[in-house]
Amino acid sequence: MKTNNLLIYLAFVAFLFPYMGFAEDGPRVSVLLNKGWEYKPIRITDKNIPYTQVTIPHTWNASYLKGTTDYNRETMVYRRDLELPLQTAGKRFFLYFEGVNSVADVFINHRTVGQHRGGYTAFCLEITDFVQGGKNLLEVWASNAFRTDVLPISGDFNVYGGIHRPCHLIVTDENCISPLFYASPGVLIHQDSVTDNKAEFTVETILSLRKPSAELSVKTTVFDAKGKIVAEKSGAVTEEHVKHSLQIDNPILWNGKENPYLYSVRVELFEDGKLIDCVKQETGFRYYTVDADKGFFLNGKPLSLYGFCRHEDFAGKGSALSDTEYARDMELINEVGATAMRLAHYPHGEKMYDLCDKNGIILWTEIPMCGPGGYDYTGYLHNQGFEENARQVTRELVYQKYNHPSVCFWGIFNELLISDGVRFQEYDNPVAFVKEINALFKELDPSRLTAFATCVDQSHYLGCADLVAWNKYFSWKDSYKQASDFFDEARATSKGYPVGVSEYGAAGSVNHHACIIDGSVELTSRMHPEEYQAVCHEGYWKAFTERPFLWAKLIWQFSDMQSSIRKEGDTDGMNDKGAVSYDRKTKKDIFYFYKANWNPEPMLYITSRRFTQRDKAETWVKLYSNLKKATLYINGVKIGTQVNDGMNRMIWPKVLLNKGENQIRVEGRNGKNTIVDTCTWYLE
Ligand code: ADA
Repeated sequence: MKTNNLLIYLAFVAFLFPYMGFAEDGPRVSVLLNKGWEYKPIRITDKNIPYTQVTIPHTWNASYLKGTTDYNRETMVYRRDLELPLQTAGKRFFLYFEGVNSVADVFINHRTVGQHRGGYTAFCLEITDFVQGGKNLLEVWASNAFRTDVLPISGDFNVYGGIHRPCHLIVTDENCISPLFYASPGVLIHQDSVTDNKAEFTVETILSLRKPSAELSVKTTVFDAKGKIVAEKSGAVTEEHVKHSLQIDNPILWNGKENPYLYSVRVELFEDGKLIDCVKQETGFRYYTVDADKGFFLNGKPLSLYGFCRHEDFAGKGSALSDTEYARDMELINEVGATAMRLAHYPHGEKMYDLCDKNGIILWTEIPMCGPGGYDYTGYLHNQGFEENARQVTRELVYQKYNHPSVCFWGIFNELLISDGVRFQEYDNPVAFVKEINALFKELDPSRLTAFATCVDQSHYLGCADLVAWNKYFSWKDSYKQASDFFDEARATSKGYPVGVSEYGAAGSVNHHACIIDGSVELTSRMHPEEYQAVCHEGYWKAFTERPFLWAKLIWQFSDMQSSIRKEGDTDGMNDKGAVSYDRKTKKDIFYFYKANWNPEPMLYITSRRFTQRDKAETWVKLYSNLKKATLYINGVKIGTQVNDGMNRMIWPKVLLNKGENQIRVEGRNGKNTIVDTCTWYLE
């Protein structure tokens, strides 16, 4: 950079500095616009009513009135000042929104810049021709009102309204790596062929040229995790899509949790030899297959895929999550030892994909085409707006998440019901459209597999995706037998398509308890004992471990979450099938059941620990533990020793509690170390 250019550039960066959340090295400036926003409902026309100040990510629905089914689905005006340098000539300005739920209309200085439909994918708008040097007014009208041309049009979760993900101002030169191509990074890394010996890939860079006459060249450099250059290529620009074919011999593969190894790819754009733009992406090279008899294989080796379906929902925050909440979820996912996750029922925030790349979690990620409902009343076929929106979010999802090695499965739909001529009419039959969406996924990304999650007869959907998966809920009393029979039958009738489990689980309240042995508590929609949830999961898990053909086993769900349509368990408006509570502070018994089975770290945990007030002396004591055996003491008196039953449980089936306080203590040994857990129960 010449000295005076450098000075102008530094002055420009310094001017923007007060706003800056981050700036990449290189000439592109990216400014996080999280502060200085205010909002109010558009229906308030009185100018004297002030706006409320907010920091984004933000939703106005985070704590709606529990137990209601009419949470706000309306339009809010968000606005803030956008200060730019006085001299803007020669620069381009873009607004990059990671997610505005559900429809965003963007204005600069009261002029319409554009609209985006769909709250769970990013979008980018160029504002160069709308801004002036100095102060500008940025306004976003965000609406989460129901409409049939914006996905999702159905679903068991709340559609939180707002600028619920971060927003950035990107400043580039007149020629740049495009932030506009479906709001992707503008750099797509195609894994053409990956083996243990060689990774062959093409780095496609999409340019946006306002001065196409310039002498342009692109340089692609690939670094290993230590920063050593392992591949590079450069060449003159002859078209807006620049493709560089590269290879790495003996690559270190991205190998799930065992070794989530990442390379980084840097693309630089030069004009007359001067660096004018730069984008960096991380990626990992891997290959994988699914076998109808043996399940999932990563880099040629079998890998059992198990974990949770996760929604973006956190107590007090709704879907407007900060890095802290993402990090907390990943900590819990690592603690339990999951290998996979399904991001339900829409694309999640970018942070989650980054964390999964770094932690080696295999992802299923999907578009928000979900039932139940079969689109009755709203119509399905011939709804061009709906179909166009589905195609658009498919493109956005694929291009935005393309470089993440954790993403292995594109989910094409969740629980679309099928016309039966009675409840659902012929116009609700989604099969033809689902096939179209699958073909679109395959066209955009032939390297990955597609899957669907059905709750109705799979035969309708065979051939609609590479993989079949079932959302299946069985009774706690008999989940082992029911799951065994059901999935054997599903496999026998799947015509060779691999079958997996996209959802299974049971309700479980940490405030509801029942002693399983006496069976005296009736399970009702309002009574969800934590113990029943646990027994239900144990049955499922036993059935699944005996069926290695299941290509995925995904629990519904990671945490409790809001769903305004529910009135059940101990809280209205809540789906309590989570393994952890809505605020992530309580890990339910099932969390420890899976931890004992998935995480080899020695552990021991007394279940029913929250069942503190007892009215019957006879009870069972059940541990989840991956130790060989453990000894139980009550009020210091040794009761006996039990051995691991093969499912990482130890059960004392008939134990008598004392009147008053009972100190429950269990001890197990791991080599020289003693592991202890305690809790206290009271008998009336
Ligand atoms: C369905 C659905 C989920 C959730 C779940 C449940 O399978 O896909 O979104 O509603 O059931 O909790 O019952």
